[in-house]
Amino acid sequence: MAKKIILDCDPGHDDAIAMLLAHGNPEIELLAVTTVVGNQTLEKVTRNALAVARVANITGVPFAAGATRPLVRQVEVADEIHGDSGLDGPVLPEPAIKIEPIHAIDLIIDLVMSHPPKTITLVPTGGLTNIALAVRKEPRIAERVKEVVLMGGGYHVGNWSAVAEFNIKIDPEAAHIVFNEKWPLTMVGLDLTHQALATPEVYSRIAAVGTRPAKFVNELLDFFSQSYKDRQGFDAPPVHDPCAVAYVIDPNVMTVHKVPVDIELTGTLTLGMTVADFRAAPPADCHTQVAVKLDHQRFWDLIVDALERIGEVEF
Ligand SMILES: [Ca+2]
Repeated sequence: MAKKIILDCDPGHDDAIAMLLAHGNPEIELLAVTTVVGNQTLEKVTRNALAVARVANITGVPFAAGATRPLVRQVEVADEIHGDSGLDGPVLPEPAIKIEPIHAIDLIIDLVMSHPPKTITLVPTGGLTNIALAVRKEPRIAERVKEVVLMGGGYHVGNWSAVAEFNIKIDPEAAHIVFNEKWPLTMVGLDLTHQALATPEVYSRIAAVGTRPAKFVNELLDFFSQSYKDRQGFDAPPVHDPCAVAYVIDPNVMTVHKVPVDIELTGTLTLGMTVADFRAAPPADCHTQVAVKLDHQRFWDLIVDALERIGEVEF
């Protein structure tokens, strides 16, 4: 039976690839795509999500827009990584679908409460504002979702500060809420996603698919690789967000380690750090785990397979 997910994202080059993976993989049933301020303004990332839906020919899936700003902090976008549009590089097609007239947090709540317990996985690949608001508005979703598998954080390195990752750093209060709910939570952080490098070999495999959606992915990677080379010194860009989707598809694509994780809210140098306590065996009620080691080959096999299944799309 397909695994039902809600993808809460801020496209975003790697969010776009996460959408394509979720749509193209037969193990996943994409129940909804919700958007949140992050890599760019809510307006821009929502427009990008709809454009990616056109690229992948995603129809019959509701898209809803969520939070326009973090819970406490001012909006902080990642234009130096994702450009002014949030998805610079390829020419974006005009969307063929419209946003639903419902707030993302209400769509998340409605879906989780109307499906059987423990059947929906939340996959946040942006700041955690929407998920935090949803669980505060309807606390029962905490025991009703199957699990939360998020891209964010890192237990030994940051990218938006020395120790904090962008998705957590832009809304640490929201992250604090989400990490402290008792749902099973898997943190697919930088420790893992910095292994998901789009190497020249990966680029060639995607090019060999030969379709417009595959070409679109490589145009995304062209821009993304330049950003990561210029800003963070990577030879090949880390493609973060689809790692979270890949874990839902096949937990064997990575190894994970059960460990308590909490969010730093008061540090002057460490705000938004995902603090993982490795000092002892995790307590019996530990509900968090962190991703450690990626099977690079298997991960990119999933991406290429999804593109092959999506096939040719005119846009
Ligand atoms: Ca993202």
